[in-house]
Amino acid sequence: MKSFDLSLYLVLDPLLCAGIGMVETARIAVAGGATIVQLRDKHASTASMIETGRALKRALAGTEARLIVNDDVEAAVAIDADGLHIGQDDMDARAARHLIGPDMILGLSVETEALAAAIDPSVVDYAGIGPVFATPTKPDHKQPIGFAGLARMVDLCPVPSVAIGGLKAEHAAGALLAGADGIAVVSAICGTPDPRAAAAEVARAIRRARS
Ligand code: TZP
Ligand code: MG
Repeated sequence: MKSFDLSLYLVLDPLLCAGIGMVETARIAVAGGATIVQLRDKHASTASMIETGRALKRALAGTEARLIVNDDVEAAVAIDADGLHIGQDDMDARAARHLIGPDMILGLSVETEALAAAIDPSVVDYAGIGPVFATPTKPDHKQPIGFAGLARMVDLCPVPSVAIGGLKAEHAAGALLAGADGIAVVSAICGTPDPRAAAAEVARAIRRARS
């Protein structure tokens, strides 16, 4: 059985993390409570993704956190990451599954109810649902769905899900109430003055929402 905890899913951004870097951001965010780290760098070469991914893997060794690679199947396999995350503009999920094998975690972004309902749980392990709110972090994002849209999509989605898009600690309760298993954040952690404290604040809000 694949085990992973979607509670606090950190998506790295190379520009926002420029001050201390993605690896250090990930290390201290995990110390603060992040359960998953996604390496996302839309402009990096595969060689550079592999280099950063290997450094991330070393930094997260000995923690419970899982390392997921965005988009780049070749890098995910070379790094021996815990998982791969793809979007609707990337490779088809079935083709990705074929390349990564049965054991690697596969995540898929979905932006509509039809896409959420169409997920094949024998192929995809979790869904990223959003954007919940508009966010400058991803300027080309699709139409925001709000908590009501999130709830409808979670209902239709046959796999665990993580909500994304404009989410801060104060939104954890709303996202979990809508049925998401966790929240994915970029700017709530990356580039903040104290990423460990920022992660701890979101983790606390998640625990509070569950209690
Ligand atoms: N996918 C949908 S919204 C988004 C991604 C990668 C960016 C979320 O960034 P932030 O800073 O948490 O709003
Ligand atoms: Mg993608």
